[in-house]
Amino acid sequence: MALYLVTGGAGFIGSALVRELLRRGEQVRVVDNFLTGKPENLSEVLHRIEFQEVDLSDLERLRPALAGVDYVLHQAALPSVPRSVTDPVTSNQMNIDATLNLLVAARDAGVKRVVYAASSSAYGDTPTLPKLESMPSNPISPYAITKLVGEMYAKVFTQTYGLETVSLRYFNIFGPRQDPTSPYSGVLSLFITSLLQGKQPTIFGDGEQSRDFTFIDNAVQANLLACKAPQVVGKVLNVATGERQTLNKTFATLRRIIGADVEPIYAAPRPGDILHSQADITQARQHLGYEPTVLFEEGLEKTVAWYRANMKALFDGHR
Ligand code: UD2
Repeated sequence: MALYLVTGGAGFIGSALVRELLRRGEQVRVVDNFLTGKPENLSEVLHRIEFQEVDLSDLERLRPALAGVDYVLHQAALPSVPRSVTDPVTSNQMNIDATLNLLVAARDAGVKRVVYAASSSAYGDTPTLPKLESMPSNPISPYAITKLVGEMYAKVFTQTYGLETVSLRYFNIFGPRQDPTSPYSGVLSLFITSLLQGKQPTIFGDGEQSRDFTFIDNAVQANLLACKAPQVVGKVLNVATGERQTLNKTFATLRRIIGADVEPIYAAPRPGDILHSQADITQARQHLGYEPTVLFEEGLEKTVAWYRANMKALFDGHR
């Protein structure tokens, strides 16, 4: 049994990792500052994990959380392109400064490996699809810069200090527990919960932009493989499905699944937004043995079912 530290373990992706690690009989420690994470995401499993409310900006308080840790799954971050456009300084602190502290603490504690949650936003708006890890990065938002710098720090810590790191470039992860209550929430959580409430969601731009929407189970699988795969140290790997969907088509699919008769409201495109995003997942297949198990439409169905069952709890106290 190994000890895993999940940073941001009260968040959408972090808490999914926690549940899967426990299912596999591993020991789990979580740090979270509850800035975007929610205690409810861990309430069922709180008695089976060690939890520390720590902000990664405080290196000295963070250090004890690394004691005895074998693997770190570093999910803590302030997501959202538009949030970073509004407040780049906070995104920089929560993503770059926090990642640097985490790497220093992991290095000093002698952890075996750090798996870093990187972002497809690093590719920017370059026209070539699908995106290969060997393509140049070209961030077009402060958020994208912060996530890319985290990757670069991870790689440098491997080269300079011998700390094993792997960066997983997530492509628009979605699924149960993604928080739909903020204007900065992921688009699918906003579309689904609006449709379930009979409200009109907003589409920024003409809706023909596309994303490689990736169901959460696939990201969980990639993280757990990345902890132990022998040939991935210092690498950056795409985690995605290898397909892409436009927002217009996605909206139509959701309307059908939910049975809602609602039209979207079209608004001006968002600054910092990428037009098209789709991954080549050959590297993850080869080096991790990764294979997406839940594809887009099945993922949407599972996600809709979860929001249907949890709408009341999610929106009590909001809106
Ligand atoms: C970026 C990254 C993603 C992850 C995420 C974290 C890319 C391609 N993806 O996601 O991997 O790191 O950041 O935040 O860079 N939209 C609407 N209506 C809404 C909300 C969003 O139309 O109410 C549009 C938005 O303009 C964009 C698309 O939906 O074109 C996806 O937006 P998002 O915020 O869910 O994710 P995105 O692509 O910025």
